[in-house]
Amino acid sequence: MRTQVGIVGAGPAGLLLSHLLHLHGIESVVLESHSRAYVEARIRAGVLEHPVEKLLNESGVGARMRELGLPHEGISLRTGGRDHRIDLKALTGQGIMVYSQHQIVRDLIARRLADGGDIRFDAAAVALCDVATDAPSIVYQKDGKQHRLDCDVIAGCDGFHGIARDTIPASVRQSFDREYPFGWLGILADVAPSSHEVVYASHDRGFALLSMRSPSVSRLYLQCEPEEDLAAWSDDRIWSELSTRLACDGFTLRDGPITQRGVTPMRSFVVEPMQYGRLFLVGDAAHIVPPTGAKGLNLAAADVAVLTRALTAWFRTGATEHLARYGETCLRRVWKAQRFSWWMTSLLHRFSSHTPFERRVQQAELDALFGSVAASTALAENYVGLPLILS
Ligand code: RFL
Ligand code: PHB
Repeated sequence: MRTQVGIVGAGPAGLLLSHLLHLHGIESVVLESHSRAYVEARIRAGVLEHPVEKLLNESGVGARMRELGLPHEGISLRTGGRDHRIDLKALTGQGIMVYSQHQIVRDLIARRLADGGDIRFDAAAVALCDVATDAPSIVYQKDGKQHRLDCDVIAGCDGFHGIARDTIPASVRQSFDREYPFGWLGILADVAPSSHEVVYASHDRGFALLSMRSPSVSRLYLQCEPEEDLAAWSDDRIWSELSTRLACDGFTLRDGPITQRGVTPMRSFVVEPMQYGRLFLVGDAAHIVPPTGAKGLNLAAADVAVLTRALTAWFRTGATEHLARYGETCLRRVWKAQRFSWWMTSLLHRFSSHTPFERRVQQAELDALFGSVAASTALAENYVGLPLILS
């Protein structure tokens, strides 16, 4: 079996890449180790930057997002029982879209299949071969048998735990890593969101976040230990802790049945280079951000935009200029998003290592942000999203 682009992973990165390539007349095959039902139910990100929302709309997969998504013009930063609203729209002219990642995955799968696309579920790539030559291939396991997919290029869209990154020889690969001394306990609950915009709360007991998935479903997070034992968290304890950390004049937290819960460790990670021979890393396979800035999915979409432009030029005319600079182009945006995510994380979380002096400086930084249009604008510009391709 042969195709132009072999894509490992049917997360948002792999699916969006396959869709955009198809619009440019380029064939691909997507290999996904999990089932369709599994990837369509995986609850993760929820905030889409303006340029990503635009990309989904312009590429013809935005219909359900326009119907079900929640457009927001601002976010709130809450501390000391008071809200400070960052008016994204007034500061940047743009807003964000709250729309669940698993809905995007559903939309993209439906569209690829309707367009005759080839997505192989329950097909795990086990080796990426000859990536330094012009005839790479992917060996994968499906239905208990081994298969080979020959391709012109391979896109490693297989997430943080995939195999693509390690295919780049250790001698040329460099990673940059930071683990944070905390995690997020996240819940999904059948209750109308208690705020119509996303609220980031910095509290002495730790960070909390109020977000939403629909007018009747809330998504909330609590800062916790990186290896927090979920069994120690009854529903009552979760709601009571959320309500303490999110407390604010005139605000009441609505509670309801918790339908999903999980703990996410927090880390920042980047691998360089993002390409090696005919292998291109895309999305979480190449970089991870702590979720505080809501950047992970958005960065994956930006990588896809850069790779689509490069592959389109290369397949059409043989031009290698964009392809040769794929990683370099992505990494400029990746590092800006890393900086922003690290800054938001450092600003809003409680660090047990902080001295009283450092805690006061952290509080003063929030106060400085609230008092400055310039600082609030810088936050807003990063939050609504930098251009997908930075020139
Ligand atoms: P994914 O989504 O991990 O998809 C990778 C896919 O590859 C498959 N795979 C393989 N397939 C075949 N063969 C193999 N050998 C394979 N190995 C792996 C996997 O099964 C999977 O289907 O990576 P991708 O596509 O790069 O997408 C990245 C995003 O999923 C991620 O960045 C975001 O979810 C991060 N994130 C957020 N991002 C945002 O932009 N906004 C947010 O609000 C936001 N909130 C979040 C988040 C991530 C979270 N968690 C759980 C990590 C909130 C949370 C709690
Ligand atoms: C979410 O809705 O899941 C969400 C919102 C904002 C973040 C991270 C996650 O910063």
